Amino acid sequence: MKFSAALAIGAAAQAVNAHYFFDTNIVGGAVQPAFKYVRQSTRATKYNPIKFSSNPAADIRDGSTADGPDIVCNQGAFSSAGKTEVLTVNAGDEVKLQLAVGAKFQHPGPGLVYMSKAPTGSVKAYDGSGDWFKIFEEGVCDGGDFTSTAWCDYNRNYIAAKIPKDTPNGEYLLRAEHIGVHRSHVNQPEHYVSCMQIKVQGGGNGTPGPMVKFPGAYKATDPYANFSIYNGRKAFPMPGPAVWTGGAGSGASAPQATSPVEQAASSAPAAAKPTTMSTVRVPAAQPTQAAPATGGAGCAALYGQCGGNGFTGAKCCSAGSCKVANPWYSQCLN
Ligand SMILES: [Cu+2]
Repeated sequence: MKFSAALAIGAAAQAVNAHYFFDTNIVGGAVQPAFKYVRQSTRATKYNPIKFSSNPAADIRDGSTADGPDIVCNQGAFSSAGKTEVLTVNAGDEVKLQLAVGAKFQHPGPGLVYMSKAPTGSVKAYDGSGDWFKIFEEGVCDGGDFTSTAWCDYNRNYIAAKIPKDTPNGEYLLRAEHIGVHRSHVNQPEHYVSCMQIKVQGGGNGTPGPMVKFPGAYKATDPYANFSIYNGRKAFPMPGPAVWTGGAGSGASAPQATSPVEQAASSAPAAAKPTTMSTVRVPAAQPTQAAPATGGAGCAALYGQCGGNGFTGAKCCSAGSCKVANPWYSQCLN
């Protein structure tokens, strides 16, 4: 019986309260029935994370690996595609996924949302093996504890993302993910993934990108999978591709910043408070900016731009050092 099963999961989740899974979404403030629009996984323990196959065998849960097919929408989730409904969403609107059984994100780490268009037109028939683009990411938001509360979604129970206005109409898988990075320093990030089935209407003619595949978008050798939250704050290298916000794709169409402050405000995700805009977020496309070089000839002058998505100039400073203001703008500052 469904209800008692949910209670059993709830009791177990309290015992392991740092682990979680998405089971529902919120429409106009109303929490939807569990697994109405979110595909249910078949894994033995619903809240278990997905780890790289290179982890110690004892670390792998339910046989799921981040370099295997379960990283798409979680283990066996395609088998529930037929009974999962398709939510109609207007382009420009926000989609909000919520964790099951009262859990909250209690691992430090980023929140990410991706989309992939159903090639045949029907998302119920789509296994997610096609092309994916990222529409949202959030990492570090404020000066709190870098091992916990500094992360934007820490202690929250949802992840929300706006469907870009330019998204072409059609049926899509929308993939929400939280990655616990508390053990990335020993190459053991924990991925928590679920997919929703949506139909975008009122969209545009944008060309989403850059495109990635799951598995494939993440590798055990990626900087995020080897990042340490311990021994001080540092810029976090976002997993996966740059965020697509509309237009021609690859983030190249993002407006050029006139001032980092202005740009930070205009590029802040709708769900985030402007004051929480991180100063240590690293553009996904240029993780090397985390440790920018200070150089001489050919490098940007003091207050000049030295990085950001779509920026093709020199990524070094002849004076000062390169500081990330937001994903689209880094500036040489003293
Ligand atoms: Cu964990």
